Formats: sequence, structure tokens, C-alpha cells
Amino acid sequence: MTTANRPEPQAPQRSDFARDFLWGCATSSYQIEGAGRDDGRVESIWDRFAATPGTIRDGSNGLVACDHYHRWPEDFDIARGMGLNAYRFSIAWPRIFSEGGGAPNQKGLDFYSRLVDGMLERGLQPWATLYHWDLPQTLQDAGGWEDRATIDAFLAYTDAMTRTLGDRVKHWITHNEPWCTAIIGNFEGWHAPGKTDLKAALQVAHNVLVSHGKAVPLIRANVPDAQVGMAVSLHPLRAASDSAEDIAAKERHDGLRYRWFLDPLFGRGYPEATLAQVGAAAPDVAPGDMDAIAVKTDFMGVNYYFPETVAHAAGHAPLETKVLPPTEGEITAMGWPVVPEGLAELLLRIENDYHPGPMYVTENGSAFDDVVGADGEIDDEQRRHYLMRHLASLKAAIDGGAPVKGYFAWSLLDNFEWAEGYLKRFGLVHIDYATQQRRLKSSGKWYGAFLRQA
Ligand code: IFM
Repeated sequence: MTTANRPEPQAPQRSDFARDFLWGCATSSYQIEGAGRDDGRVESIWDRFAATPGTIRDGSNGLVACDHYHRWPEDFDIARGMGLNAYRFSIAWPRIFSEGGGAPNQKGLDFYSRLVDGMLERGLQPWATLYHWDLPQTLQDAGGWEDRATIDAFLAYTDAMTRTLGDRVKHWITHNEPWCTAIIGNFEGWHAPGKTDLKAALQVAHNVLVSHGKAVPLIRANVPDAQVGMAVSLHPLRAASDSAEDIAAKERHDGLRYRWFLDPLFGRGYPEATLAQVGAAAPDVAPGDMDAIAVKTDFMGVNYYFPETVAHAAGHAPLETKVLPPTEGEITAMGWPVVPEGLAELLLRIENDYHPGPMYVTENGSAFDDVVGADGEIDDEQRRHYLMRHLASLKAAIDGGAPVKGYFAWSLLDNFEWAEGYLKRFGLVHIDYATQQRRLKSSGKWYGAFLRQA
């Protein structure tokens, strides 16, 4: 079902939000930068994964992507033109270090320095993510996130980046979506590095959380007035039916998908029931780890796309649960249901469960099959409506008591959508990959008009 030619939804006004509310777009290095072999960048796990036949639906990779590495001034001009006041980007670790030690690559540091200056010149507050999935392949070869040596390597990289950019970048996100790093990459296996081992995946999740906990004080030591947090992808959950089995399955899924990450971050340790369910696959925990993970942060980043419907599935690893595809309602090109009220539901649940302090929606967006019209315009009505309706839901969350201070649309540009390659477009700006021409879609124009309101 589509929204084609439906009346415009009731959209909020900018004045419904605080004057100092942050309005941004988010991107990540591997998805947009390209320049895969420029200026000393080394191979990442995504280069290796994408080079493995059968991993990426269109057989593509991120070596060229949106060529943002060379075209960022144009991209930031577009962002400024839309009236954004913030921009979330990630740093490619393989541009900075090829392995755990040694001196950082000056050309990589210089690139991000120029990038940040370019943001500031255009009134875009920089929000830097340190890890958005592009681990140097040499570190993976040495054991990757499963090995605690990668925690130390992450801290050396964090130290280099915060010393270099800390005079200008105050907002730091340690990790983007640890669920994806750990579970999709190491248990489900359809993201890099492509492993299918639950014990490995839970060790990765643990080591990623420890690296976050240890990075927070380091960032604060290097960056005056630092604001540090993590961006976590979460879903409101529904049981597939009223049956006791499906309700119990939903609870088990919630334990791993939500509480496994948030409980330790808020000092509650891993949920007991889930620990019992994963049994021998539980991670090795060193003395002091849980205290490190529970470091108090300055904000919480929430990435929301859709709610999940969970059913009991006998024999389905790891917890005999299954997330069902939607069978009704509006669905995006990713096959994800469009449920704007899920954003408010999720934010209010987090506030209720943990009182995390300031929250930011660090990602929210939709992929649709855009068509470039004969006049060169892209009337992406569904994405425009998605954005309007989610902003209305965001306002409802704030009115309901969730202390949300900013919103980053995913994404500024169409980009390399991981295992989907370039087949899925999330951008407010269309990319013609053959010519690298940028065109603001009607969703981006709407966002700009919204932001220009008094
Ligand atoms: O493209 C991704 C992004 O890298 C992480 N969050 C979800 C987006 C859409 O799948």
C-alpha cells in the first residue's frame, strides 16, 4: 500500500519545538565517502565483505559511493541551504590507523579537520561518530571486536581523533548501533565480518560496550565541554498474537534486543533471564567491565525505524523467536512497516525505564523507490509524509515527557545501504551514481521549508 496522492498529513511547526532544538541529517563514512584507496586509507571489514561474492545484493561496494570525500563542500552547501543546524557524520578508522598502534595517518586527520571546518563555516554543529562499522581489516584479522586488544586500539584511535578535533567538535558518539556490529555482523552474518557464532557475537557486544565505557572519560579528558553518548537502534515490540507463547517470545526478544544493551549501560548488568537463555554463549566479563560500561553519559542517541512483531519459533536460534514481516499497512522499500507513533512509544519507554537524561533521535528515515521526473524533480511523497508524521510523533513524545533535544534525519544523501548496496535510497538528496549529480528531493525541500519557518 502506498500513500500516493494522499492529502498531506498534519505536520508540526518548527515553533512547536524548543528554539535551541537541533535539526540535522546523519550519514556514515563507508556509506558516502568513497575514495576507498585515497590518502593512505586501508582496507576495512566492509571492503573485504563486499568483495566476497553473494554478500551485497547488487555486487557493489563503498569504494566510490557518493564521492563525498571530494564533493563534501557541495553536500554541506545543500545542508546549509536546507537550514540544518547540525550534521552527524562518522570517521573512517581505516583512514587514521591501519592497525592497533603506530602514528596516525596525518592525511586522514587532515581530511576530517577540513570536513569539520567546512561544517562550522556553514553553521552545522558537528556530531562525530567514532565507530559506524568500518573496522580496519588488519584488526579483524587479529581477532576483531571479539579480542580485547581491539578495545585498546579503539581507545588509541579515539585519543587521536579527539585530540585532533576536540577544539571544534564537542558532540561525540562512541558507537553506532552496537546490535548491528555484534549480532548482525557476527551471528546473523549478513553484515561484515559475516560470522555466524552467537558466543562470538555476544563477546563482540560486550567488548564494544566496554570500549564505549572506557572511551567516555578519555574523550572528556581531551575535549573541553565534551558531550558524549552512544547511538542505539531500538524497536518497540509487539507480540504476534495474544497467545502465551508469542507473548513469552516477545519478552525473550526484548531481553536480547533492548535490555541486553541498555541495562548494562544504565548500571543494571546483563538481564538475568537472557543470561540464562543464552547459557554458554554469555560473554567473558573481566573485573571492572560492568562498572566501565555503566559510565554516565551526557545524552542517549536513539535510532528508530519501525516496530518489530515477534512470534514464538520453535528451534529458531538463538531464543526461539522470530521477527515477522509486516502483512498490512504502509511498507517501505526495505520491507519495514511505517509506524510513526512507534517513535513516541519508544522514546517514552526509554524515558520511563531509564531516565537517560537528554535524548536525541540520531537516525530516522525511510527508503522508497524514487523516480526522477522528466523535469529532473523527485517527488518522494512517501518519504516526505514519513518525515512529517515522525516529526509529529516526536512532538508527541516531548509533550509526553521525553527530554528529546534534537533530530537527525537518515540520511542526507542516498548511499551504500550495506547488504542492499545502492538498491535502497534513504536520502533527502538524490544521488545519480553515474554522474554524481545531487538533487534535493521534495522531502528535503519540505524539511528545508519546515526549518525556515519562524
Ligand atoms: O543505513 C543504515 C545506517 O548505517 C544505520 N542505521 C540504519 C540505516 C538504514 O538501514
